[in-house]
Amino acid sequence: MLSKRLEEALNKQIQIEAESSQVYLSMASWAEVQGLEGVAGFMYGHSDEERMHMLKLVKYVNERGGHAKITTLKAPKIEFGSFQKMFEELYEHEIFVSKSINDLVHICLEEKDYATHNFLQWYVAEQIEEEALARTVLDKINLIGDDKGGLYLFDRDVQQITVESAAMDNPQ
Ligand code: OFO
Repeated sequence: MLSKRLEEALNKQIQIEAESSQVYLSMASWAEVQGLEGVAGFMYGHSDEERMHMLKLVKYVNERGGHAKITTLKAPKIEFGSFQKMFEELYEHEIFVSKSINDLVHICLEEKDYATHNFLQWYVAEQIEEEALARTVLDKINLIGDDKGGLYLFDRDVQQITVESAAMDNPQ
């Protein structure tokens, strides 16, 4: 059985994952409208992953005798200015998510809930990969800057940038 404090903290994380999914969906839509199909595909995929992160938490909370609450979400931005700015936001957002996962892990230890601590290790590992991926993409887009040809090639290749290739670019 989850403690009330941990149940609330997990519910907050459910909301964060759902909002992340919305943020990336909005980025996908903006990129699609700008004509960058590859970037849009990358962001649609990322949005789906965040929904999966959210669902995994929903199931866990309910399984442990809590109640996963589905709430209203903060509306994401709909314009992102430039691709560079958009990928900066993606990276910063992932750092924010990592911090909230770490806080959650800390609460598990304080509540002595080792089952939830164990469950959350999947998220801890996932965040290392997501940060590495976001950093790799941001580094590439920073190199390209405003170069249209570079952006065209980036758009063509971005979906091939996987968690595995990012890990090779950013050895720990
Ligand atoms: Fe990209 O963050 Fe979920 O966990």
